[in-house]
Amino acid sequence: MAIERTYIMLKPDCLQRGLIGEVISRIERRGYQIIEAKTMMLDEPILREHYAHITDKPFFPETVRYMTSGPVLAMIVEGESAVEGMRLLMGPTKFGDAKPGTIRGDYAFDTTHNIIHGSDSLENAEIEIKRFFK
Ligand code: DGI
Repeated sequence: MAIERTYIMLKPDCLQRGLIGEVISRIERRGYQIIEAKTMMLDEPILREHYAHITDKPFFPETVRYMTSGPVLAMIVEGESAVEGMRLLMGPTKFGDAKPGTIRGDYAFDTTHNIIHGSDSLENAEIEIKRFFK
């Protein structure tokens, strides 16, 4: 067990639907701390970097439209095993797999519109924190 930092991003529909407070409460209740936060607009170049592993997928254009449809809230979240812990709190990527009680299970509309991003490894957390908090 170790104190880790992970990159969390509340996606445009989370902000548009007024769910920032609800989602941050869940993160804090779990014992994690938000140590930096800022709203920002994303553009296609940064999304091509961030989502390099899915740029050739058929759903990528829809992902870009969604992720550029309004501001996101970029955050650095810190706590015990925060990388894996936040992934558990968020729930899995695929819409049907995210169970009630997880953030995605409770709020996602489908696999694209899934409310929240969280780094999937400690290595990627470091890269993503550098990318979004230059
Ligand atoms: O780390 P995740 O966000 O859980 O998942 P990922 O890195 O595999 O994919 C990045 C985003 O791309 C994901 O949050 C939503 C979108 N995505 C991934 N797989 C699918 C998808 N969107 C659709 N419509 N269909 C997919 O199969």
